Parts: sequence; C-alpha cells; structure tokens
Amino acid sequence: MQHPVTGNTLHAPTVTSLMGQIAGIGRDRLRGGYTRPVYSTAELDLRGWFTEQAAARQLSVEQDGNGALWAWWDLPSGIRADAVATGSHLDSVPGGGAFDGPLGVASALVAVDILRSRNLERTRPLVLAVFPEEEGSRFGVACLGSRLLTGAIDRNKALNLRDPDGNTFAEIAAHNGLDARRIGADPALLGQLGAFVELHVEQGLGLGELQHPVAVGGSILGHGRWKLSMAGQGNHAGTTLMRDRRDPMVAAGRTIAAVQQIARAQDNARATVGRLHPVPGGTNVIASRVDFWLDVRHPDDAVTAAVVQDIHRAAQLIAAEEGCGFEFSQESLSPTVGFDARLSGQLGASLGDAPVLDTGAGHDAGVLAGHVPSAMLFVRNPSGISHSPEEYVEDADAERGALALADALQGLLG
Ligand code: HGY
Ligand code: MN
Ligand code: MN
Ligand code: MN
Repeated sequence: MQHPVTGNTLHAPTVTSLMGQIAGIGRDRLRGGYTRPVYSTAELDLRGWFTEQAAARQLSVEQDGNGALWAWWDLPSGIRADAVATGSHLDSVPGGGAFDGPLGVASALVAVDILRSRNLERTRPLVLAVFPEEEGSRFGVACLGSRLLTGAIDRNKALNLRDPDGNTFAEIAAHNGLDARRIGADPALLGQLGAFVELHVEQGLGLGELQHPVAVGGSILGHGRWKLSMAGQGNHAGTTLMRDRRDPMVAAGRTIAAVQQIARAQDNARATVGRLHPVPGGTNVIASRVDFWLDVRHPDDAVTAAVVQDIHRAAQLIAAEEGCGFEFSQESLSPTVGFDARLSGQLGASLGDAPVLDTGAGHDAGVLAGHVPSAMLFVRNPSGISHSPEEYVEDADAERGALALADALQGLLG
C-alpha cells in the first residue's frame, strides 16, 4: 500500500488494517453499528487484541487498579518519569460507530511503528493508554476509568454504581479480576505522566467544512448527566379510563418536550434525553414508573446550570399536574475544559497549518487535563455524525491522523 501522505510503500500495519482486524467485534445486529459496553465479551476481546498488538511491539502491558491498560515503551534506563501518554478507549455507546475510541488506540499503535522506523533518540518514555467505561454506557458515569485514576469521582460512589442489570461496578470489577483495594485515585501512576495526547474521530463537521484532515483540540464543552424518575400508578391498559390514570410515561413525555423547548431558548445549549426506562415496560401496561436520563452541555457552565434548573422546575410542575411522584438527581458534571495551551501549540507546530477545533464531546483527555498537560487531535469525519453507525473516517485520513500523531509525539519525546 502507498502511504497517502509520504507516498512510501507501506509494509507495517496501517490504521485501516488494524481497524479491519477488530471490525467484526461487537457488531450490533439489532441497532446496527457496535455495542461494546465495558467488560462485555466484545470489549474484553478488544482488550485482548490491544494487548497482543502492544506485546508484538515489545511494549510492556499493565492494568492499573481501575482497569485501564497501559502499554509502556520504556527507556533503556527503565525510568518512568515525565512520560508521554497517548491513547483513548475501546468501549462504545449502544449501536455506536466503529471509530469513536478505537481510532485513537489503533493510531497510537501505528504511531509507535512510525516512531520506531525513525530510530528516535528518546529522552522520555512513551505509554499507550486504554481507558475503561469512557462512554459511561454500562455504569452511567462517562470517563469512569480516568475519573477514578484522578480521584475525580468518589471511590465508594463508583463502587456502588449499578449497570442496567443491577450489577454493581464493584461486583463486575471483581469478576474481571480487579482488586477492590486498588480501585481509586492513583497519584503514583499519574505522577509518572508528563503529557497526554488523545487522537479521536471528529464528532462533527468542522474538518469536513474546513477541508482539512486533522485538527488540534481547543476545548471540551462543560457537560453533565442527571437522572429523572416519574412514579405513577401501574395498571391495565384496557380497563383503566383516561380520567383515572396517573401515567408516568405521559409525565416523562411532556418533560422531554419541555427539555427541547428550554434548550432551544438558549443559544448553543445542547440537551438530550437518549435513554428512557419504563417499568415494567409492557405494551398493554400503564407504567408504574419511568426513569430517564438528561445530558446537558454548554460552553458556559452557568448556562448549563440555568438550563438544568429550568428543566428541573418544569418537570416538578408536570409531575404535579399528572399526579406523579418525581425524583431528580445529578450523576456527573464536568466544567468546560481548555487543553494545555503549550502542548496544543507544540502539536499545532508539528502539524503545520492544522486548525484548532472545540468539541461538544467529552473525552478522557478532558478529565486528565486537570492533572497532566493534555491535548487532542481530531481526524476528519465526512459524515459529521457520531454515536451512530454512520460515523466515518476515510482510509487516507486515518493514516494522516496516525502520521500527525507520530509527528506530534516525536516533538515531545526527543
Ligand atoms: O458523551 C460524550 O461526549 C463522550 O462521547 N463520552
Ligand atoms: Mn470517544
Ligand atoms: Mn463517544
Ligand atoms: Mn469521549
């Protein structure tokens, strides 16, 4: 294969070939796309694949107390200080695209190949990272692995998080060999890192419109997640007159319409209810309870708070009108994060005229940014769509992204 940028004949694995190796893992025949929740068979298979790929590159792979994988390209001295880290995640949203997460991991592996081919004189170790539960699709909190590593989530709160089947994170972690005593903040590991660069598929059309293959990350929109519950009277769909109902599904539906109305009134706010769980969930059954989750994001954290307050108030009124009980709780909240200016500047310098793009999507780099100089690279996605099977990256752009990552890392490692 000819390299799309250098034109050299490619012998080493390419990002496209690595992505092809995992293309069959976790396909979701029902929803389309991929469903790879953390510690599912699919995600464990992907972990196994990454571990093999890393070992084939003579990287020493270790798992931290929270389940993240770290593949070290150590210095001859073996000293692990001021390391440059790069990587992303392998878990997905339900019915997600192929690239959200795995592109950053595959590109990191190819970047190691490229750097090795350059016989680089390194002064810093390089470590590839794979963070668990970045999407929060199983236990409800996004970036759970990096939040645990940095102490951004209370350890006991994390251990007691439950998945949709009622399993606690503590149970699933133990089932997957994690030692509960090691779950939680790991300042020793964090202290070994001097920089973190995450390459990620762009989850928007910025690069498509700019007609550029790679961008440097600017900032991540502040975002939070809240759980709402409406409780009514479960009953028979056929024997219960409309006037005798206290239907939580109606209360939830009216609240979701209010979410859209409130968010539309704020410029650039994004408010989503993507997950709703009626109990018991029968076609001929008036639900007794409906749980649903709210995701709100805005560049200004004060606006996020105001939007959520308005939604909370509207939901309380609707619940009262529909004769339903109402509960409201915050699950996670992250402020708007700017990436490290110096590191981002170094990335920009190594990439020439790469644009700087903000993102509305959360990333582990956003969590690490509070503890380690962090930056991101985005690779063009012509569909502009993500968290959907339509997410897409051209082969040539995937290779350009890995080359850009290698160039950026070389500037940091030398
Ligand atoms: O939800 C997000 O923004 C990220 O993809 N976890
Ligand atoms: Mn992602
Ligand atoms: Mn995602
Ligand atoms: Mn992310």
